[in-house]
Amino acid sequence: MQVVAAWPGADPEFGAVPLGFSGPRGVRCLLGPRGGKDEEQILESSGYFVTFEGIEGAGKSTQIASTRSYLAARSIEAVVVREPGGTEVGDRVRDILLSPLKEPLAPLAELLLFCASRHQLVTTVIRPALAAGHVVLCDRFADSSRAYQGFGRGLPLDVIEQVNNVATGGLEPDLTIVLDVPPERGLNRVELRSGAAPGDRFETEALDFHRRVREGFLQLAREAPRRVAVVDAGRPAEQVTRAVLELIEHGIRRRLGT
Ligand code: Z5A
Repeated sequence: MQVVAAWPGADPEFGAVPLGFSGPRGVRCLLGPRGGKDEEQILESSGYFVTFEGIEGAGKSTQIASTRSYLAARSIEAVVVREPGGTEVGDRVRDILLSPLKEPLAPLAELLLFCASRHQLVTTVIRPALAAGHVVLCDRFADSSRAYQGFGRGLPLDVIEQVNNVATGGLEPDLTIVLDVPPERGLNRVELRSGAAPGDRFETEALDFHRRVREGFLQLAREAPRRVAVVDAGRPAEQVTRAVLELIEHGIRRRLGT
């Protein structure tokens, strides 16, 4: 089966650049026509791994849902996961990490818990999905540990790098999209969504913490410009979606060298 999907760009509705995937093995992309020349290339058995990052309320879940629907409408079933969580073990670890605790959680213990959840997710879900050629959309990944435990909590970045590497076995996303909003705006969105419900362990952190985390994401993007793209997520959700879909298309093209 071959599916051709249109992406934002030139089509009156979305775009004239068709991008198609077919399974079951390998993300197969049919790209073209471009410059009058049709091109067909296959990403053999390596899938495509996209992570979404940003501060609380940046709109990650919203954009992942839109991306997933967009792909699904074109018969492309993306594998969608989130951190912490995404597995039975990870969901239990998530409870520990987000629920208010009577005793303070040491920053290194916090990092190790996030990485325990990450390792379980990478080995049981993400790597098998990529090996089967799927597109994987992941809500937070290793950059969240760099930004939150590094820039936010102050753990040394080289320690985070080592632990992250053990957890992921060196797996890096093909593309990381940082949805960027000022913390005041992100937290306000979360407040509007949750109403009077008490915030989790991160939501209740001081504004300054969230500012450091945001700066952390922006610095990571400056340090890895080929992998990490920053999108202004203060705009209406539909505009953000257009930018996100364009980045994914561009990322796949670059990977294919077209
Ligand atoms: N954490 C960590 O410290 N270290 C790590 O290694 C990892 C994570 C992996 C997980 O919390 C916490 O763990 C996280 C970092 C830490 N905490 N913080 N801060 P989580 O999974 O519960 O929360 P989250 O990841 O921050 O998700 P979130 O709060 O749901 O935010 P979001 O997914 O980015 O936003 P959203 O749900 O798509 O949107 C929030 C609201 O805004 C919602 O009502 C939307 O309808 C609305 N929205 C979305 N986009 C827009 C636009 N464009 N305009 C207006 N309104 C919008």
